Amino acid sequence: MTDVTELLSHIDGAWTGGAAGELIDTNPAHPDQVVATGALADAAQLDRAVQAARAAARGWARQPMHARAAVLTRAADIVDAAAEEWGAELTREEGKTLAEGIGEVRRAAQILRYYGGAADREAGTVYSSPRSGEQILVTRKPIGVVGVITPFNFPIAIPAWKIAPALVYGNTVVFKPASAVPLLALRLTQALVDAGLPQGVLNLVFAGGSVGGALAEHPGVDAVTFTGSTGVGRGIAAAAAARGVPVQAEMGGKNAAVVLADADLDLAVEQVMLGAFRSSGQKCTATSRLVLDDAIADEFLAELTVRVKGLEVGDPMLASVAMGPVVSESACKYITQRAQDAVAAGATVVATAEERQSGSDNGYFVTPTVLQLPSTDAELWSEELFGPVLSVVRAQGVEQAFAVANAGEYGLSAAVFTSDLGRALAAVDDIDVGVLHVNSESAGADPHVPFGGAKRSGYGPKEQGEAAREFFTHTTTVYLRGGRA
Ligand code: UN1
Repeated sequence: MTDVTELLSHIDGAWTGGAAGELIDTNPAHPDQVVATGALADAAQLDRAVQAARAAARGWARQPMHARAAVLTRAADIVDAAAEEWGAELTREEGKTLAEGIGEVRRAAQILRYYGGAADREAGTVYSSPRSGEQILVTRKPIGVVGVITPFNFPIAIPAWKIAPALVYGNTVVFKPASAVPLLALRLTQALVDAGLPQGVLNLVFAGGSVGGALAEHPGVDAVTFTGSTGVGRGIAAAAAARGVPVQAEMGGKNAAVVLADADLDLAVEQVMLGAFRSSGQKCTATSRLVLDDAIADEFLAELTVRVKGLEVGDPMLASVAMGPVVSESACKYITQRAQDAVAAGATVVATAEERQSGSDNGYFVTPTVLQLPSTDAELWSEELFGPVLSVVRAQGVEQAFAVANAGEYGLSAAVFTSDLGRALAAVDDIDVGVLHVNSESAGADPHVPFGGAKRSGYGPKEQGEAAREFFTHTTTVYLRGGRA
């Protein structure tokens, strides 16, 4: 039997019980199993968290960047040391496989360590002046209090990749995680607090949707960073813009894998399987569209069908299981229903996994499914389901394949499979995405390079790497002279 951990918010340096309704964290593979319990914070507690972050802002910003970075590096060590234990907790509350859960915790440590090195990198720029005796410096300063709103699908990595740069560049934080995954949010906060963050610098608030929305509207919040659904993201972006504060919103994706006629098909099948079904397809970078050159489509689908049929679905704690549940009952019903609607509207079922639910019979399991659509006009070609459903459209030749991949309003990531360098370079020019993988799956993001979407997938500056600094700082242009004529 799993220990039940109490879910406490962290407000102004104190672990604090919530004053609103109950918060029950359950296991999507075994919905009757409780992973942790606690209570949601109310609006007054959110307000206290924002006030605490405001009060801590100046002191934190004035610490040398090396001191702030050192806290992140210590937190990285704490997270790494707990990777196996917290990875298992992640799997129990979110539902991705244990290997992915442990991998994600290690990834959070890697992100903390990357930003822990930020103080050793360049801190601004110097320009020549057209006037003698003068230099022009561009320095970076924190924005102030940052509201961090994170989704369920990466319960520790996405919070780390927002909170680590926010902190190292000198901001203070109010962090509202998705209610489905409070435990890993608590673990990250615990690591940072134990690593020595001063009181009020990071405030964790477990809150329902409405209190979370209030964070974006709160007059004490100077910037908002969000990852999640397109609908919620646009609302948050609008609320932040209405107050004139910067906002960064990472939203939907409908990411294509494009397999050209000259591709290594074994490699492409293997990578498409990973992109479409790891994390049960619940990544904004997951492969949910497959564009096949007609010349290889039959061969590719025959091999893909074999692999999909053999995919073991079940309790993600079991080593043999390749895919766990989706996050909730409503997600499970919605994804299944929309796949059925697509079939009713003319899609054909290419492949499904055999009905196996190893180790659990009542989890929120969605059968991995590959559907061939009549054309890019089918609703499913453009609708993000956030589940293990892969839609296929065939194309004649490279140009049409790229056009089919580009259809629609999203442009987060894509994968192109080809062994022809000229075609790979054409994909770089012609596929309209923020992240392009050539001969690897559409998901995956390193901490030191920019991450984010083109078109309607993202709003505001990119995340990660040097790009994160754009969002988490503002610049002061300093015209610097010596003071003597
Ligand atoms: C990845 O592809 O490994 O919410 C990261 C998401 C993205 C992160 C994807 N913001 O799925």
